[in-house]
Amino acid sequence: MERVYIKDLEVSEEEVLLRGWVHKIRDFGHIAFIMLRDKSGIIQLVCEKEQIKGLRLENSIEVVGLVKENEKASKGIEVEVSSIEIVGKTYYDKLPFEVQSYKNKTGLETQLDHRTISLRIPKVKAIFKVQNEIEEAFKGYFKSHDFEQIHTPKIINSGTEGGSEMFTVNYFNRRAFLAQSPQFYKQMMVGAGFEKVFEIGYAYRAELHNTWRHLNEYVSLDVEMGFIKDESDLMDVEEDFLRYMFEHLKETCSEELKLYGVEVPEELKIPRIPLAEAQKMLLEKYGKKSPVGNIDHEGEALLHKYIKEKYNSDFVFLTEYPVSKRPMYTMEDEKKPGFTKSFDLIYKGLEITTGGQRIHDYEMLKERIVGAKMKLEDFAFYLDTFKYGMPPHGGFAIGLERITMKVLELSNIREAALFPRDIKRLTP
Ligand code: AMO
Repeated sequence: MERVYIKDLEVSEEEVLLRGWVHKIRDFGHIAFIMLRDKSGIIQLVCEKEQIKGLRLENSIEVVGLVKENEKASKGIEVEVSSIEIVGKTYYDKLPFEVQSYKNKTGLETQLDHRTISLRIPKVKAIFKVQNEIEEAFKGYFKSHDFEQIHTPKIINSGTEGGSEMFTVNYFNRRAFLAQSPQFYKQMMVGAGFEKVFEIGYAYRAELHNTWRHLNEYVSLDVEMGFIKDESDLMDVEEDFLRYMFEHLKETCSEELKLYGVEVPEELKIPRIPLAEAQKMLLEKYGKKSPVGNIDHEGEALLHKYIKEKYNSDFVFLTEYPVSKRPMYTMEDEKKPGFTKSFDLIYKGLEITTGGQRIHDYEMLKERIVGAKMKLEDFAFYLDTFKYGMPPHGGFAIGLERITMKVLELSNIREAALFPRDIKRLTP
């Protein structure tokens, strides 16, 4: 007999074979109901007393039975069991926390300590369905717009984003680093003639922030494209992708979105505001001072409030960041010296993207590297590409866990990582 997934069950004269975990047991003495959970859903099993003998919550079982109609059961069907076999035993005194409840109140750290248990909670699992579909939309959108998927090295010899936030690796007795971003390599691939590329891969940040929005290992959705006019081309692409992504989520994740009580925007038109203008507004309207060349987290939250009221948008592009606040590869605006052709995208008060046009001229790039007090020889592999007709280009990156978190309005980024890595956590 071939195994059937719960989502595919239909009333039939023939018996079916189901596999899954014991989600709930309700024993009424003469009769018992079991909720069986598999990767696709949950179904009620109707059993006789002896059939549930020795059965415990979270045993994995194989069940044979008949699918019958029952108005009272969810989706109107249930399975009348003819046999149950335990295929995976349990060895616990007490489950670390309840898996059954949609309203699980267990603290996040405890859930993360027992991650393979918390992932069984349907509402927790739903986060990763949504995350999967965000990734699917990213792949689908960029592939259908002539971008090619690439995979670039994560063990590298030099930093890209500046700062000291790099993990060092002992690479056969040489010092190497874990990539903070595929930045150089995605640019090099534009130069290699691929023109338009995207990558889904891990990025590593050794930052000491143990906050609700930082991870030390996160998935970066990277895009880079050649022959652009300026950074507005990039914002157009990202905006169009987000429209596509929300459509895709509506089609594929309606139940999951409902579970979290969130709606995706019907229309998307993202305002673009120079950073200095946003800072001025924050000061005048809310008395909120911003650090030079940036907006802190409190400012981002206020900005969201303002943009929501004024434009009915959860998103805002901030543009015209000062040269001093951007990595050395960022293109300066020839019409506004001192400012770059770069942007951030803020979604519901959190930065989810940085992007911009890059320097594509070899001499100019060398000057910038030297100016940033970095060693030219460390970047020789990167600079080489720029000698052979590097076109004007640019790109952006979206943090996968951050966008997932904001779509579902989660309060901590760790909830959107299967096995998060932070300062304290290296297991599971
Ligand atoms: P940036 O450093 O701003 O830019 O990173 C891009 C996006 O990655 C996500 N992100 C993080 N998510 C979780 N934890 C972290 N510690 C973390 N750090 C970054 C955020 C952020 O907006 N090379 C450029 C991108 C480009 O210009 O193409 C870069 O990496 O969502």
